[in-house]
Amino acid sequence: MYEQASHSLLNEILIELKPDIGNLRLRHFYTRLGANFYAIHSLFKLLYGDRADFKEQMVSLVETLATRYIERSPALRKSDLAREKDYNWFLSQKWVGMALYCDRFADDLKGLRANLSYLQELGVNLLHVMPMLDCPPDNNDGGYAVRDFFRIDPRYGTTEEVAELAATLKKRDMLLALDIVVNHTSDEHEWARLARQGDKKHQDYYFVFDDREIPDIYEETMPEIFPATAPGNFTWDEAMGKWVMTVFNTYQWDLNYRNPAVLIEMIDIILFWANRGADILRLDAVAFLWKKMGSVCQNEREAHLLLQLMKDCCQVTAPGVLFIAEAIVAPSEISKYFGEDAINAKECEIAYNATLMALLWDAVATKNAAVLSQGVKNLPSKLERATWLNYVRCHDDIGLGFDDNDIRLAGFDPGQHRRFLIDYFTGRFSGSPARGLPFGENPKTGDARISGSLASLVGLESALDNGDEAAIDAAIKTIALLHSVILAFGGIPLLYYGDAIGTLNSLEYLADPAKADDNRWMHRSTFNWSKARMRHETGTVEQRIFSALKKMIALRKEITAFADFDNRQLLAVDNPNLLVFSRSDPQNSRNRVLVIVNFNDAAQWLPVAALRAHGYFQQAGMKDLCSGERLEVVNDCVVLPSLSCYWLTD
Ligand code: OTU
Repeated sequence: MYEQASHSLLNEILIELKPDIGNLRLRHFYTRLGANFYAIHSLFKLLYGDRADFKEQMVSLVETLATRYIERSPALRKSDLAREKDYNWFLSQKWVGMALYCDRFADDLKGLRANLSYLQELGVNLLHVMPMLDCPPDNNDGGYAVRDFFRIDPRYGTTEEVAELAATLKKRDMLLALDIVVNHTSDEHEWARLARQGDKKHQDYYFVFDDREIPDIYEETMPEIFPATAPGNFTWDEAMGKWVMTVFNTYQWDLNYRNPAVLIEMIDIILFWANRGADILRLDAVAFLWKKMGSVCQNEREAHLLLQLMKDCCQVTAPGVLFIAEAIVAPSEISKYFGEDAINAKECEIAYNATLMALLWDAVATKNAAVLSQGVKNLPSKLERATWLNYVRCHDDIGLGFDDNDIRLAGFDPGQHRRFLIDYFTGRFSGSPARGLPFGENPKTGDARISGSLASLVGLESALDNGDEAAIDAAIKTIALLHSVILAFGGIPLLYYGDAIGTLNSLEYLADPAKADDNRWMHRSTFNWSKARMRHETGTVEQRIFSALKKMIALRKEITAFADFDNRQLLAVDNPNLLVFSRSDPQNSRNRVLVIVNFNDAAQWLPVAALRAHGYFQQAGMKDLCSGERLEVVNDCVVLPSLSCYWLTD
């Protein structure tokens, strides 16, 4: 938008730019800056308008954008232009992701490059490498306590090797997603070090206080994120002689975005990694970006303004790069991280669908889809040009973050139901085959989340221990059906690295004192390559899981109705054990797929009358794309075997 006040400011800024920037001909940069400047200026003014150095800070921001644009390679600039043209590229069904730890999967970046064929064999073409930046050896929260944002941990390799990885992936038509830990730094970061030495400028990068007065006010309304291991939200720093805000672990210092210098530094970091070839950046813990006394300090309006600014700035310098919002918050809040606009994502193009993930686990424990269907029905709609990241398992704990009201509507008491789910997955519920552990148990609130690998949570570990073939079969089927939902749902499916070979819980972390009190490490084990090789031996657990997922992934890529264009319809059926939804190709509505998933361990009858009303089962049966077999109608019903999933076409 053209608006005179911001435009004349832009003209002034352009004159003030360092001569080596001002003299360059940066056609695409200037057209994009012109297009976004009104928004950037308005947002920056809303956040920092009352500061005396406002204009200076604006100049510094534009300089950062220009400097990183000048640095951006011709190949990446070309890819930006191509993506501008093909702007819906990421909504295609052809993308299938996997998240993995570089070191745990393949030792280092060289190893990772050498093992890309494993991902390709499975059909994965989007690689999310968990954080690899320089961190302290012990207090690092699995890479989420960054000491130097511009340096790869030497154990993994070098920054150049990341760029090489990106280039290799590009040749294979694969995407690279990297983490940017925007909310906090390690207490060993240079900024924290300077703050400790008494440097006021850098103390202002964080929230530091001389006494408990302000921290106590904050504490009245701030929940605890790691209540068991890092209670409270402030830590006393002996060297500095001050309290510092640490929402996560005591060694993770929260950044103070009330200071524009912090935002500009972070935008510079974002663009640095965009320039190393990342296609997608996962912005960690975005819900926490803005702290305000008297609030829960999550999902604040200013956190959204900051994300809009980050997006607007990234669009000027590296418009082909997408953001993933990692906001594990209430269903109604998550979709706001797309940005509240009519069509385009104003903040992040992609958001973790934590609601669907948690609902899927509800269906596993209850063996029915009542809460799941209710939750899916009430899933807030997303923008046209934005998409979900659908996942079953990730490196974190599972929080049961769906809506109490959906639990009620499904006929359960929310408190009791959540208690049941925690008991079920931690094996306290008698008869449960799950082998999880409670994470972040909070005796004050009774809350807990769940740790454990996918395979162990669905009962594969206990089934193998008991040599119970039927239970092994049920666990494998459960793994397949959970993936069938994330592959068919609409959005980008993100697998977790050990899941395709049925990786069980690992207790190796207990031997490491730096990890022992954080049981999320039980599902972050070293990838077992000899176990992985079993995927080629017919009849093994690994082969049964791997081949089922591989087949569904290959199919997904061919099914145009699985692209994400708001083309999913949840269908009400007369059997609460089943999740039923349809997907249709917006280009050709006759091209559609009916997805039916039976979460129960007994076969289920589904009367087809309701589905006929939607045009399905007009003939005798429908064809299952996964097995190639027909699902026949008998007495106006179809029978779905226990724990089965179907992708049906006419
Ligand atoms: C994220 O997690 C990371 O995924 C975790 O591995 C880190 O420990 C954490 O940030 C700190 O960097 O902030 O918005 O339920 O879901 O900690 C959500 C706990 C986060 C996680 C939460 C999450």
